[in-house]
Amino acid sequence: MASLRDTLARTRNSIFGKVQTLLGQADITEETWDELEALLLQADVGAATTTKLLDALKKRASAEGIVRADKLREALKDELRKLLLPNGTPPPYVYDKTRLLEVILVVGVNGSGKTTSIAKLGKLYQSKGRKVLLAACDTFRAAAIDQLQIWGERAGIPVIAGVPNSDPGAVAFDAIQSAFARKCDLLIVDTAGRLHTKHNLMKELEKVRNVLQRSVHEAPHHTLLVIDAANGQNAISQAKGFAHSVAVTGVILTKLDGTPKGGVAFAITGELGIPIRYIGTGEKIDDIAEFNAQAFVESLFEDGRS
Ligand SMILES: Nc1nc2c(ncn2[C@@H]2O[C@H](COP(=O)(O)OP(=O)(O)OP(=O)(O)O)[C@@H](O)[C@H]2O)c(=O)[nH]1
Ligand SMILES: [Mg+2]
Repeated sequence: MASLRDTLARTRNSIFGKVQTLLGQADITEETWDELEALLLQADVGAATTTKLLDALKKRASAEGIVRADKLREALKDELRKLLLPNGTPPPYVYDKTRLLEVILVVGVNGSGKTTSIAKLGKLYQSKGRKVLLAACDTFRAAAIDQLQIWGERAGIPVIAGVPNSDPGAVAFDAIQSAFARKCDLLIVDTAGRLHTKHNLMKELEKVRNVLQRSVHEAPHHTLLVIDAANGQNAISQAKGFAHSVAVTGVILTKLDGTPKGGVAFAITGELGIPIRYIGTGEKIDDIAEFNAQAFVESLFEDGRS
């Protein structure tokens, strides 16, 4: 698996490297603030979150008597880190062991990387000793079912699927019965990213969610929204739509390896208040990592070019 530093190379080299240079060995001037604002906007941090960050930094600069740009850089890193942890602490990755079956519902627009991320997550948890089952509830496209089955075969994880265009709720129901029968302790549910209309899509997702809710206590225990980092600011409006219909508990931010728009991570947590839980770092099955706010920020600012 690529290192976080390598994964974020494009984001770091395109813009955050300039932030690093801007906040170097000099005194802070009006221009420093203006340029910092421009760079954060270019980095896809988003207007609302950039304003929030600058306000916090200006307050800190006056309260703490910060006059040197390099001190401001440390304060910026600190504020960025805080922004990535909406509730002040990293979300727990340990699951409640008293639960017989934990259910993760995965949602997101088409092409964002849901199916790939599910295979990666399945493998990750399997390697941690969990007994995993995958459910192909994207019944809208035949290819989507095949795709999950192929990933499942490669990873040695069983996949429950229906015929194309069957009711995704029925597939979810079958998957739960099967998970209990096979004594699986983790079920990860794939869903469609596109239907005829957005309204239909949200209705279908709600249906799948209701089936899970009725069949397993407190399920789905996690609803992960997959966001393609390359979509930049567009991703935020998409995310708002999903967050409104299915209670999203975390984000999987994919394709960070191929984009300079990694700053969107700050917009996601800043505007939606939803924690990022995993990042996608490539196309292979091991290319996923648990999100670590501190390491993420450090990797954006590390010295040197790659
Ligand atoms: N470079 C890179 N590519 C990724 C990553 N995650 C997914 N992809 C690629 O993105 C493309 C779409 O991924 P899928 O998993 O099929 O996306 P999906 O959300 O299931 O798409 P639909 O089923 O059409 O809704 C594939 O070519 C993946 O290989 C990642 O983290 N990095
Ligand atoms: Mg898919």
